[in-house]
Order: sequence, then structure tokens, then C-alpha cells
Amino acid sequence: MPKRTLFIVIEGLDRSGKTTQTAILHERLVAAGHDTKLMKFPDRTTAIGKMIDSYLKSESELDDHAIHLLFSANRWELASTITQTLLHPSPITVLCDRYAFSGIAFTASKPADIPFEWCRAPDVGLPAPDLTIFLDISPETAKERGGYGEERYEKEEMQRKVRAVFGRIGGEMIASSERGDEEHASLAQGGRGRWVMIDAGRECEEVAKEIWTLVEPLVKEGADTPIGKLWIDKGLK
Ligand code: DGP
Repeated sequence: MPKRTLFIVIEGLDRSGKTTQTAILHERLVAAGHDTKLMKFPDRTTAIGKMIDSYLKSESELDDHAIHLLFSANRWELASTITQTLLHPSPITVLCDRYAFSGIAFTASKPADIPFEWCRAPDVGLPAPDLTIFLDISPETAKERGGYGEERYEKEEMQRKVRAVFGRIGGEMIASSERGDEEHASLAQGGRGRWVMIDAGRECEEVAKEIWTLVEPLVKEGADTPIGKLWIDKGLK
């Protein structure tokens, strides 16, 4: 199989600098000659995205299960764009600000006590990232950065729970990468994990440097396996 470009996701807590770091990485990739498509979830520009936007701004109310499915539907409506971009004859890397992991982390952290497995189910089978960089920040450091914003989930207690669920997701991703599960095969074979946690509580440039050191050799190498399907090997088919 000819080599293909990588699907890279940046996940992180609110105030972790995720959007800034995604923009810096995008610039560096392009400057290094890697044509890169920047995507962001939720994508608020679609019809579904507009419903999500209104919910996040507390302009509308929706059942917790219903909004969860909308977030997932928003990823599914763009899944073919991700795949087509990765398989494009001229190589284009896909860099994405948030993905399905946020879906689980935020919904499973709500007071409604929606089970982790229920939260994961609608995203099973989405294109699997080749690399997920998780930007970790303590709620204390986030507070020092000026606290959280105005949107629905930007509250300290919620963010604490979200961080814990991300910890669980990361632990499971690393464990399956070490087992060499099918959807983790390409990078795992090279001894590299698919889920990398980065301390985002440091200076912006330090974080950006660590991300670039991680990403540069991987994008240069490309992937020689088909695009994976997220969590498909976990008996959730
Ligand atoms: P952002 O545009 O990156 O600031 O994200 C908007 C907010 O939505 C943020 O608090 C995280 C949350 N979020 C992102 N994706 C999902 C998802 O799939 N499900 C839920 N419940 N929340 C999400």
C-alpha cells in the first residue's frame, strides 16, 4: 500500500491553549511543506453545528442524550471529508481541533450520569486518528489564565470531571496501542503510542516545541496502513 498522510487530533481541556496550539502546528506543517486541512469539532457552520452552537450558548435547551447524538452526527457528517482528504492523490494531512474523545469526556461528566459506553457508542467506526495529542491543564492553572469563558461547560467542577474522563480515555487508548490492536497498528508498530499527553500548563512556545518534536518525524514518515475505524475492535460493532 502506498504511504498516506496522517490524521492528527488535538484534544484538550478548556483553557489548555488547544486552539492556539492547533493553529501553530498548522502553520508549522504548512511551512514544512505538508499541505494540511484544518478541521474543528464541533463544526458550527453546518445545520447540525448551528443547533450545537445555540445549545452551547444556552440559547436553546436539549435533552443530554439528544445533544450528545447531535455532536456525534456533526462528526459523522464530516467523516467522509476526513477520509477523502487523507486519500487525496496529492497528500493532505488532516489536523483536527477536538474529536470524538471530547464527545465522551463532556457528556459522561454531566450530572445526568450517562454511562461511558453509551457516550462512546455513536462514534464507534469514525475515521481513527493516527495520533491524538491531549493537552492537559489543571483547573488551578486554567483559573490563573483568567478562568473559563461563558459557554455551558466552562465551569470548574465540570472541567475537573472532564479531565478525569479524558484520563480514562487516554489510559484505554494507550493500553490498546500497547496491545497492538488493529486500529492502532501503524504507529504502535513503531513503538509510538497513539495517545500522547502533553503538559499544557507551560509557556506556549515550550508546548508548541514539544508538539512539533513529536509530530514532525511522524508526518515525514506517513502511514502505510489503511485509515483505521475508531474503537471498532472493542466488540462494539
Ligand atoms: P470549543 O469550540 O472547542 O470551545 O468546544 C465547545 C464546547 O463543546 C467545549 O466546552 C467542549 C464541548 N464539546 C466538544 N465536543 C463535544 C461533544 O462531542 N459532546 C459534548 N457534550 N460536548 C462537546
